[in-house]
Amino acid sequence: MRSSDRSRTIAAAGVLGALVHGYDTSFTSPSTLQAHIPRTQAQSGARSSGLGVMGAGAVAACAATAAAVVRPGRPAKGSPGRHVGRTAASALNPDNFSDVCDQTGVTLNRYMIEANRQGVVDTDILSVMNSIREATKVISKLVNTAPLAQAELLGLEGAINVQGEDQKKLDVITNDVLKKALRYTGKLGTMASEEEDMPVSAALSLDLETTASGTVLSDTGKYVCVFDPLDGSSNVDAGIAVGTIFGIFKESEESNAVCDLPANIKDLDGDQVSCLAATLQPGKALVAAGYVLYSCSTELVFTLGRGVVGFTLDSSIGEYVLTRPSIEIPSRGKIYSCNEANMENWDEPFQQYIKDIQTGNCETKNKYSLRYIGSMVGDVHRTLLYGGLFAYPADTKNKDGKLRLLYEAAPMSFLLEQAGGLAITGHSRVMDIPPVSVHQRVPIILGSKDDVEECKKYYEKCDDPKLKERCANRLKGLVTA
Ligand code: FDP
Repeated sequence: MRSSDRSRTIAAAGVLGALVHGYDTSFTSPSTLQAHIPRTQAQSGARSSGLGVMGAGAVAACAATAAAVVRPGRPAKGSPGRHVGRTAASALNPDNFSDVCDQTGVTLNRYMIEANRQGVVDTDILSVMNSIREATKVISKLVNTAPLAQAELLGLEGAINVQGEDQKKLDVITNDVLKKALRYTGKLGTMASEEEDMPVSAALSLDLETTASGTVLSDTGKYVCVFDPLDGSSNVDAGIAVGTIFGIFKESEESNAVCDLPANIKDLDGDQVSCLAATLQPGKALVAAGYVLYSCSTELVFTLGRGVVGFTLDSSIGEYVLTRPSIEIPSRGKIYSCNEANMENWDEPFQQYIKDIQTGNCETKNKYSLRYIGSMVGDVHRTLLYGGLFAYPADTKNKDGKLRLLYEAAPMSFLLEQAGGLAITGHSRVMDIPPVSVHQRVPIILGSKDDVEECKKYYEKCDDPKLKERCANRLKGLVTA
């Protein structure tokens, strides 16, 4: 674990992963893109200690709601997101859970306890997921009731966030809700959020060292949580779908590694350097990732590195209930999703690809339809369930696209790969990119495997050396964004 006097410096970004985390930062050929399956405790044969067959919370939840609801059914055959026969690293099979409450079905709490029993996650991840569960229930309520709340809640707070964007009150509030919930786990070493300029130690803040009840927060966290508390927030005033995105990394055990500190962060103190080093990990180091979509219903979709599962918030009992036991993205879709207003500025291969799927001059000969909410979580959720492609590519103005690598692109890429899809920047796999800064942007094209592979062929055919160089440099961590 970190300590404030630990003298750790950070490598020039390209070798940061190798030095601090021991990753292979070499270029991954687009033709060898594969779903990344991180090494979980299950895979290493380890098993965490702890909880009984059915946690007290799950029993209590069942008893408390015995008269309440119908047990949610499974998705029908052929319905969107239906599991279609994953074998390796698939999600837990709820049919094997004993004593599932007929009234509630499998709650998130129950699911995580089973994941812990089966050695898929340790009790620390369990605590972190509990916090995400509780915080996102609150955020769901805040988003849903925002129009009813005080008028000023909807307006601009007046502050500008670290991205230079107007920061809305809901951004601030939801960031606070998530941050506090995560801090109180005592299981996190570091957190990084879209709304904070630097990652923070989960136990650093003085006012949080001691809780109201006098419990001192543990500083033994071994995980790092990155999150965007309210993605798509420019939509929120219009009542359009928004979401929370999160990713969980494990702090490296070799975190005492000494690296070179880039000039622009020389002023950081020891803790800030430690937090930064712990946070700047490529997507392939994620151990869990997911999102919550606040829309007609509140949907929590996540991966623990073993397939993708979906839960729906049942507000009548205040619980997330398993509704999609195993989500696999269709290998082809008929929908593309991107901000077409930027078309004339896009990289040439992406422009050509979109023109071809618009006109049916593509492998399937289908004319694809455009759907774009402009809210990443909503657009990715639809893409995951119906197939097709979501993209925020590079353009002449934004050479690295718009979306953030650490807390938008990497978690979504992990999720998509775990669902059988792919996520690329053009030439390379998003998950392979070593971040050089917390708020680094990256172009992203994600979705159905066959669609993304078809799009990638346009990049492979294109011999624009500058475009190739940009992709290769990102993999080497030579980006300054
Ligand atoms: P927002 O600015 O509203 O927070 O993360 C940024 C994001 O939303 C994504 O959710 C969304 O996909 C994208 O920006 C939309 O950008 P454009 O308005 O440029 O299409």
